[in-house]
Amino acid sequence: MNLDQQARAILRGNDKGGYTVPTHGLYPYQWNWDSAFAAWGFSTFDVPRAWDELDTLMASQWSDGMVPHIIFHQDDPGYFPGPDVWNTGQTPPTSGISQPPVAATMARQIWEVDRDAGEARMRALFPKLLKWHRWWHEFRCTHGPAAITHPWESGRDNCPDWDKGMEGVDGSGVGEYTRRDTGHVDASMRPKKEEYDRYITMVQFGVKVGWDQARIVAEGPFLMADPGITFILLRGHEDLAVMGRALGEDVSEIEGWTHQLRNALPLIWNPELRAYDAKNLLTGEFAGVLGSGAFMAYLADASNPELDAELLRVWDAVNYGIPSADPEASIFDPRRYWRGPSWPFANALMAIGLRDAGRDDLEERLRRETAALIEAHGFYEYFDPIDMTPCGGADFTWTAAIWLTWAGKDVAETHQKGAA
Ligand code: 9WN
Repeated sequence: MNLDQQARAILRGNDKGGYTVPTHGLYPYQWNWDSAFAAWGFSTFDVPRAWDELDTLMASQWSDGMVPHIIFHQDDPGYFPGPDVWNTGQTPPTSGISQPPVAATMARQIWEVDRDAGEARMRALFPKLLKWHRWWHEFRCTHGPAAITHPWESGRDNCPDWDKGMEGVDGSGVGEYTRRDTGHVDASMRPKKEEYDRYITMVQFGVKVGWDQARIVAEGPFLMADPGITFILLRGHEDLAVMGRALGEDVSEIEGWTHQLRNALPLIWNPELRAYDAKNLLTGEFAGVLGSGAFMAYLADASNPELDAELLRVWDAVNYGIPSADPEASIFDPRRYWRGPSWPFANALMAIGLRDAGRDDLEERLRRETAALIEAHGFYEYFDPIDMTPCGGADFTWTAAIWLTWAGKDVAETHQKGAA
């Protein structure tokens, strides 16, 4: 099987019927932003299945508009914390936080494949996506930029951006629990126990207040502005508005949100870092460390020469893709989850931004480096950006998806010719 065929087989193999698991074992449920990437991947060979993935995701939207970060379709003891720990009272059970809103951007990619065929599907999704984007403004953009109430909400769980906010969370009263992730993959690649104690403590707080999102923001132990989500949401607004206009919908509310978010960008610009920076909204303090969320700025046409220089500095310090943390900072750890590794799907997202910013040279460099990782080792969750060591789960859905949509595009042609 060539890599295209392998990637399609991974998507089909991880398909549980209407939704796709990120990988078997380690992540046995539906994850929010993973599903959006899965949909993008399916759109290269099965467009109706791509729309189904987004429909299944949006079907679990809460009445307040939130689209949860995990949907627990079928109970599986292989993952912790499961539905009993989150205890949100939803059917099917879900977690109580959200995840980066990439769904509108991925929906647009699918819609562009065949606008006529996608019109009815998009018309049905539009009000749900609109409601979710409104939820971000009502419950997470209360201080201006998009904020997160739990590191898992950022999708970049243990990245250094959250270290300052995590210090303020007392995990000492968490009680006994058994992690499952370290039974699937090497513990040295995963977040540490002190981090898990705090993650679970934050979940316990949500349960205590009955997952009242306004109370979680006002009284919870963790609240940080996230440049990554801020830019992804801005970009999502733009994509949603383009589709809304084509459908004849009123998009003035979306335009208002875009205006508000753009006006909030100076609040997350850290002049000392010469970059966008996460900020602890409970103390007003910047994270003070460059994270890959800053480079999502390209998605929202919000870059500038200082950020361009920082991008090249961190990128040139490694060999394969844009690292998830600054390789020249003391916190850098090339194999530990979000503290250094290169994530193919995150590279693909940044590539959309670089392309739109007219940086075709950088997009092509990123594509080549990301493809090299997959060609050498297969469809792993993430990779050491210096020596290519494959890390985390194998046969990963979003790695397969971005191979089909982006990383493998030219390479795949070569392979097909070779096979013919
Ligand atoms: C917690 C599924 C998810 C991704 C996240 C990634 C990781 C979960 C975990 O896996 O998070 O949500 O248990 O580590 O950080 O981005 O969506 O692939």
